[in-house]
Amino acid sequence: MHTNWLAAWLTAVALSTAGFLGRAWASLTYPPQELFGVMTQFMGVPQVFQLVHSIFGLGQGGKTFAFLGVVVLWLGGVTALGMLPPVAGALALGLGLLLITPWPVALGYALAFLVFRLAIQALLRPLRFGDGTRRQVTGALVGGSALLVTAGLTGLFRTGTSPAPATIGAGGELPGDITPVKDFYYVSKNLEAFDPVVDEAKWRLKVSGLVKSPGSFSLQELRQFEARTIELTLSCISNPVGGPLLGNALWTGFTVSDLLRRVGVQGGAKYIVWRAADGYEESLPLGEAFEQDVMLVYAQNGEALTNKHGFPLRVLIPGRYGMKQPRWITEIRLTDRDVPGYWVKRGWSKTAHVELTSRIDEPAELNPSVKAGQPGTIRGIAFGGLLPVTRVEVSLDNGQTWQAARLTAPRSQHAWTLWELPWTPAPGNYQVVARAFSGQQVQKDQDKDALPEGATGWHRFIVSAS
Ligand SMILES: Nc1nc2c(c(=O)[nH]1)N[C@H]1C(S)=C(S)[C@@H](COP(=O)(O)O)O[C@H]1N2
Ligand SMILES: [Mo]
Repeated sequence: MHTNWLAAWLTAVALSTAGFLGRAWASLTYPPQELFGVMTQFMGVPQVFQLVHSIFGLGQGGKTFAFLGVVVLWLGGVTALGMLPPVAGALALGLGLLLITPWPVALGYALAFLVFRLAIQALLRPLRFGDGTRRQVTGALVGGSALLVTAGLTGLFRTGTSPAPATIGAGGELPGDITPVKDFYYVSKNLEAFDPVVDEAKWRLKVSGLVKSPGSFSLQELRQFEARTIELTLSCISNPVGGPLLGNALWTGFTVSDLLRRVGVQGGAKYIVWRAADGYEESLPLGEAFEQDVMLVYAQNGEALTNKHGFPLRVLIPGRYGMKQPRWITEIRLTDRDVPGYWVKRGWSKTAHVELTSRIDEPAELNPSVKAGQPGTIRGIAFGGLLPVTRVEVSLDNGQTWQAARLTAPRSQHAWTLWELPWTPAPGNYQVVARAFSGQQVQKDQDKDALPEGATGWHRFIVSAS
């Protein structure tokens, strides 16, 4: 019985390790990663999304949850199957995997499971020492393999959960005009360790479907298109009002319309579909892809894109949340039928238009105390995607009275607006609120969750002056 348990656990470790190497070296489908995709499906369910984000925080936090789920389901599941007679266990594993992987993968894993299971059993059988020695050997095997798994997992875990992006609003640095790349927020459907790493020498952008001259372009060739640089604020749709998941950068590349004119659009083409190296897909009605400033970019703040932010090429669509804008793109396809995007399939907005929002950065929400009687400043950002921010108002009494903040020099059409208001507080507590305007339109004061259309509401918190 004891040996059975040990053999099952070692089989799970061996299978995971072999699978991981197969993924790294031969890009084979890795079931835990597929399981991860299934887990994130559930994140589209509002209750699950709320719960997970209240426990694990923003951005990659939800992925931590999915990741832990995978560890438990996969390692636990394979170990449990290892307790069955070997052939029954292999059969059950193969059938189970058919739910999440193509049949050759399921078959391969079932066979590998069987081989590992039998081999490990055979290897363990001669371990018939005295009880004491045996316990030591068992302990060493369990401990050693657990260590291996933990080391591998913490490696993924560490890189997979990036630190909170630049503790803006947490008493850290204030946002400036341009967010440095190292502070730019990061959100990915993948654990960071599973983000694609593209080899520029082999990479080409394939253009296919309903185009007159399908083909592919190297990065060098794409750089021949007229280069443009735009300043644009990117925000994640899961960012709550006042949250840190947005940044402002200078992006350099070329327009999608230049590329489409080069390849020629066939009659009947209605959608443009982008596909990325991590399997991420998104789409746009073709007409919208021709709009000004819909771009493919290869540089951020004047430097080649970092791997994290989409090297070698990413999509940029003004006025939309980040989920509409794939990184690491490898293929553009014109189609007559729409293909729902990765997060759209999981319950998020199809159009993902940015909501009008504003955030107070100073005083910081996490340290909301100021010196009474001293001249200070309340400042922050406002952003509305395609809606230009024309006015920002601040209230010190929970919205009863408002004062107009000063907008700093107007920035690019697609960039956030910085605002500030001088303030010399008398001692006391203040319910500070900010709201942005775009012409007649005012930021909604209705608290709406990020899922599915992006958060709305006013950023507010109590500041104490003493
Ligand atoms: N290929 C690919 N592109 C992607 C994603 C992804 O997981 N894979 N995530 C999207 C989401 S949800 C956001 S918010 C932005 C984040 O971009 P950033 O990490 O560079 O800020 O990338 C988008 N593009
Ligand atoms: Mo996002």
